[in-house]
Amino acid sequence: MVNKTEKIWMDGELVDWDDAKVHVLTHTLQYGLGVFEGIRCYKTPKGPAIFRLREHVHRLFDSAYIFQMEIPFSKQDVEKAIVDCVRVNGLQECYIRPFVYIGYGAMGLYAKGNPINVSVSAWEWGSYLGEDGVKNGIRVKTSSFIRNHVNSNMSRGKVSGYYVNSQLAKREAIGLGFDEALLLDTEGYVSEGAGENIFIVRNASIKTTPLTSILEGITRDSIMKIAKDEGIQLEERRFTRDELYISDEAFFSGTAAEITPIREVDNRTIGIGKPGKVTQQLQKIFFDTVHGLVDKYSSWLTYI
Ligand code: PPE
Repeated sequence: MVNKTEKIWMDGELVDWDDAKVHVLTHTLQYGLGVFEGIRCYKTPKGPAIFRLREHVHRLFDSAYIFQMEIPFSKQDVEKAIVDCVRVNGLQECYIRPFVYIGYGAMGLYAKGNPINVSVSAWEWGSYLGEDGVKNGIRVKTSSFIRNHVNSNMSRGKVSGYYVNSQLAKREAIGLGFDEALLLDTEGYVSEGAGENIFIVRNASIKTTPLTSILEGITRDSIMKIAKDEGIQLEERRFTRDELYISDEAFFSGTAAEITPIREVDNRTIGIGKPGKVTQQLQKIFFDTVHGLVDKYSSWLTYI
């Protein structure tokens, strides 16, 4: 069960958690066109801080723009709603879910006149792929489901309906005894996890999937900046599943997943079967950063 808090922000008002309801004919609920974000807030020595708030809100508006949904609030309004939501619920560390959806009105695919509604919820959410996963790595299965073609779903948008594909992949992987699914793109190259971007390390240099079939992850971007500052070679270049099999290290990145090492793919051990040196180095800097311990990246934090 989700960890209930007191209030949820809905269209400009803070309502009680139990009253944050919609009609069953809410358009997005029926047809899946809604856009959302996942953001984390962490405890720091100076109180709770939201990680890369501006970038997440920017991506939310980009997602809405791609799908011609006009958000009836400004970016500043939404940023404020997010900060307020964390503050009124007295949360120290939490996951935040801004959601833009097509509301109740007409049914049928073309419902241009329906309202565009916005909500912001926040709750305590631990490690997405388990604490043990973050520490020791997870076991991954290449999915029989492929990531959507770039002309069937546009991956710059973070859209509710896209996650049907992710859920199919995830259910299959877990059903087969793995922790997470890896999806390939329509050409057979590695794309991303069900809810994460992927990185591999070979000979101390890093590769991550280019921005074609994947979500432009904000954690991915943070890792790329950190790697550059650390002088670690990194390229955005597509790679195949066998290159992943023979990599020295691999890891997933995402707001929910943070940095989760991959210790096995399709029953093949990755490297030494434990989080490798580069992964651990990046994990340490990333976790120190989100907890407000790295001055260099302090501009990524918004204090509550
Ligand atoms: N790819 C996908 C498909 C994805 O869903 C996410 C985030 C990412 C990459 C990483 O993006 P970023 O969070 O900006 O680094 N997935 C969100 C939803 C997870 C869920 O189960 O819900 C998240 O991590 O919040």
